[in-house]
Amino acid sequence: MAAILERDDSLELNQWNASVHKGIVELHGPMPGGIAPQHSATIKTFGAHITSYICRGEERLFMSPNAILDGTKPIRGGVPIVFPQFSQPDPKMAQHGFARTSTWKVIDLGHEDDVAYVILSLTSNAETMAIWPHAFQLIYTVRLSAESLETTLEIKNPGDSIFECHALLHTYIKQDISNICIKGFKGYSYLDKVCGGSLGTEEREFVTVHEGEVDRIYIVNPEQEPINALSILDSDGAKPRMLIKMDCMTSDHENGHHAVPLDCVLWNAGPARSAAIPDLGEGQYVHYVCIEPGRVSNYTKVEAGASFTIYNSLTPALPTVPLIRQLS
Ligand code: TA6
Repeated sequence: MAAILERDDSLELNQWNASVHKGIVELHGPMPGGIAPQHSATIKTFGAHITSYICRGEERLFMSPNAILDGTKPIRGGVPIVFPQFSQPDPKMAQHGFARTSTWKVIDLGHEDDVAYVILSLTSNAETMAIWPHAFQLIYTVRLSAESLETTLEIKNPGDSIFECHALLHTYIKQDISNICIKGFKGYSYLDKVCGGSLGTEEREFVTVHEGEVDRIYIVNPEQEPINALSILDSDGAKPRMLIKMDCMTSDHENGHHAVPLDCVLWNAGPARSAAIPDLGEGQYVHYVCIEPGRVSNYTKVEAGASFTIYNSLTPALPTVPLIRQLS
């Protein structure tokens, strides 16, 4: 395992790089002459929480201006990791579990040609055992390139008995929700948490989230293709803003590796709930949509020695060049 270095002032400014200092991992692209990088990501070891993703100089993740960043509460915005429970089926455990409020270890970081990466890990310990009595290891890899931010969360069972869990990447994407729609949910069933968990089927090709609170778990029926790609588009459905890819693999001794479908949660607090969530705040709902791939509609059973892996990537669309500039 690579030794983890504190910030190194001799870093090559012309290459991709990764560093960690006082619990904050910085991934970034080249900074010729020391200028701010065009591409960067910031990950806190508290929660292995991605708090910023900048692509071509623009922030792509929403962070609440009221987010609490002192480690006393989950961070509102960025990419919280939900594990081992989604919502609060076990009322004795915190909503969305403890991964987002645990301090993770950086086990590797570095760069390849055009990528900066970090790998963090959270392993069961006396504190987690007191809340959830299972041996587990989570391995979270974050890879930044000029095109995208890729995340992979592996949930491993190193113990000698089965456990069952939820896991999800609760991604807050920065967008003006009055101007966007999401393509890729049509035909899938969903559990509507706003309507008491009722079951519906998405009829819309272009799903909007600006009409009020939206809190749905889209689920894949056995005869359907998994949800592997969604796009955020301008509200007329013409211009792409971001491509989101996702998939899930399980791995065990008996069956080897095989793909399993992910659920995808779509959440926007809407005006009333936004105002009622103190670390979000009145009016903040207009600045984000949460698109959250995970395994949450049912528990995933993980046998001793087995694992499953959730992959997610965010690829902001290239800006369309105005015609006048193309011609000049
Ligand atoms: O993922 C959607 C959701 O479960 C919503 O129901 C909403 O409560 C949101 O997550 C935020 O949860 P949090 O515990 O971070 O306040």
